[in-house]
Amino acid sequence: MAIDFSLEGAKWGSPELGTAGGTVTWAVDNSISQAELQSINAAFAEWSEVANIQFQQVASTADSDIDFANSALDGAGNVLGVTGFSYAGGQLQSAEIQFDSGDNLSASSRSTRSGMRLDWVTTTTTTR
Ligand SMILES: [Ca+2]
Ligand SMILES: [Ca+2]
Repeated sequence: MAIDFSLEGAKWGSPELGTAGGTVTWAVDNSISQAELQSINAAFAEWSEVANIQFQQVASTADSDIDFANSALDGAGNVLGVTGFSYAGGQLQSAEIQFDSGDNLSASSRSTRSGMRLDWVTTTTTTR
């Protein structure tokens, strides 16, 4: 599956390429399930393994750099999620990721869904 994305100039931490991303906080709202939380955790762990950046979960999206939620987007199929971000001076300030709550897949395909989400989260957050 091809995922369209574009590279932006901004990054976490210092805006200079090749420098540490620092500690980035994230939080989920109450629409995120435990299974989804595990996928998000796994994605951040994988990202930290290969990049000089740390992620810390915090209790509230009011205090987080990256926010996750499930939202009604376009129903089953097509759009799986959307993301937005803000930055200033080449430094990312915040990001939000919304998964489409209309994409309810069967339990047998849950691992595929999680894998897809993992890739999607990694891709979108890495490229922002
Ligand atoms: Ca936030
Ligand atoms: Ca959808």
